[in-house]
Amino acid sequence: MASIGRQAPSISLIAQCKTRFNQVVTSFSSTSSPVVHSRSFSIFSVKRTGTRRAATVGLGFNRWVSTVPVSPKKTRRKTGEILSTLLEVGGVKISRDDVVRENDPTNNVPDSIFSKIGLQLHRRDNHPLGILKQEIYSYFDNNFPGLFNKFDNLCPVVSVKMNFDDVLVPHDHVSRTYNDTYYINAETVLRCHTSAHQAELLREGHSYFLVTGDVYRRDSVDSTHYPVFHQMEGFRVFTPVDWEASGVDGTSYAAMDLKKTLEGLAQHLFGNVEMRWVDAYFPFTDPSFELEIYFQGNWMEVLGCGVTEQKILINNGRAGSTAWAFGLGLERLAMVLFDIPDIRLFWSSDLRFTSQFSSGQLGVKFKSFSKFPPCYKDISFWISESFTENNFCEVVRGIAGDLAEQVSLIDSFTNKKGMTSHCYRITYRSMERSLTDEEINELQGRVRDEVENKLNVTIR
Ligand code: FA5
Ligand code: MG
Repeated sequence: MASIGRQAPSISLIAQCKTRFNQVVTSFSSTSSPVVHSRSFSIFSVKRTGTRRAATVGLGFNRWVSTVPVSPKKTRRKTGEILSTLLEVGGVKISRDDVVRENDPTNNVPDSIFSKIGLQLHRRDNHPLGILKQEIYSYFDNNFPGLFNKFDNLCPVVSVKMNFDDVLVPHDHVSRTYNDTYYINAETVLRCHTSAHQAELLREGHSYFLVTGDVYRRDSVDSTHYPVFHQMEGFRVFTPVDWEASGVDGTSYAAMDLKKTLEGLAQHLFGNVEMRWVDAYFPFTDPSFELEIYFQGNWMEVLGCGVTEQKILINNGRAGSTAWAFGLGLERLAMVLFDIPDIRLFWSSDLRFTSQFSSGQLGVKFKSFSKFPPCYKDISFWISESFTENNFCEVVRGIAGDLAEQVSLIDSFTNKKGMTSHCYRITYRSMERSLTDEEINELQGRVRDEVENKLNVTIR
């Protein structure tokens, strides 16, 4: 996609960012687990579940703090919606023009993404994500008193180094592409995972930490994927004193402790639910695993984890130790716990959604308000070499916003001349009201125009 390497990062913004954290605590209780072990592939580069989407991983940069739209400066988006152009993130001012630059080829952040920065759903006490975060904190507090430091307001704007290099993501890894990650400029991204903060926290001397934050990915459109979602990272370092008495080596010790800790967490959150471990691949851990939970008739991946690569520990002042790390998807867990059927609902400000949740009440089952009918529209085009599904999904989201419930490839073929055609079905549905034919046709018309203009495809 865009060429890289022009402009320097918005240093002024980044330099202002200051770390904030709260101390936490823990004690440990071992648990028996309902977890079933099974073998499969890893996620990072290859998705094993049959989708063609390549999985992405997060990144890291510097940190700033959270965010209240405070600016008097406003701009009007194409949709007619008013967008604040200046945010304050924990005392750091972030202007829209720092983050969204339409004519800069090193930038691919749309306004729809900028508008989510600083909302920090995970810091709202009465929001399912805030309730879940607190419950995970409680688990660690009870089991490991005083051990884990907690961070939930680190800046989501990070350097490419933090996001990728520091966690050993190879230079040719798919997650580094403009197709998968939101770049502010060639050296600065919106973090795509909370692992972006591992190295800096280790360097600051932390050995046990939980980092919760919003992460950003260009991704497909369906009920369990959203371009902004929330992760919690866990990290625990062990020294030889920890494993020597156990009779196993440091890596095996960390792996055992990791599974025990996460199985305990799963049991704490869910009690009995069907789940399984799957072997996985991440550049920053070995061995690596993912945990899947059976939900709405499918296995849903809820977290990735593993034993930290030695190089990360050595590079950050921890030679001679071992460690485990995990990164869990808060929305995915909350969907299971609260019975929330669609990931878009987390962003709803409809009282019929927000009023159903309150602080400390984990697992209250969400009562769907009336489900409005979906409307399906198909679009077929001849693709060019540069076509990617993420670009297509972003066009759809850019125009339809959260009215786009799902985008799925329903047909693909290559003709004798070697031209490839794709047919996508877009499901439009509002969570809050009935949509009129007129407005859907208008949206679909704009999707057709923009796909043709921006994506270099030929509509059939
Ligand atoms: C990672 O992001 C790794 N950083 C996790 C990790 C940390 C592994 C530490 C090892 C050690 P992954 O791309 O699989 O991995 O994402 C982690 C979780 O985020 C997923 O299991 C899923 O629960 C959630 N997730 C991923 N993409 C989306 C999305 N588009 N929408 C909602 N949740 C998502
Ligand atoms: Mg994964």
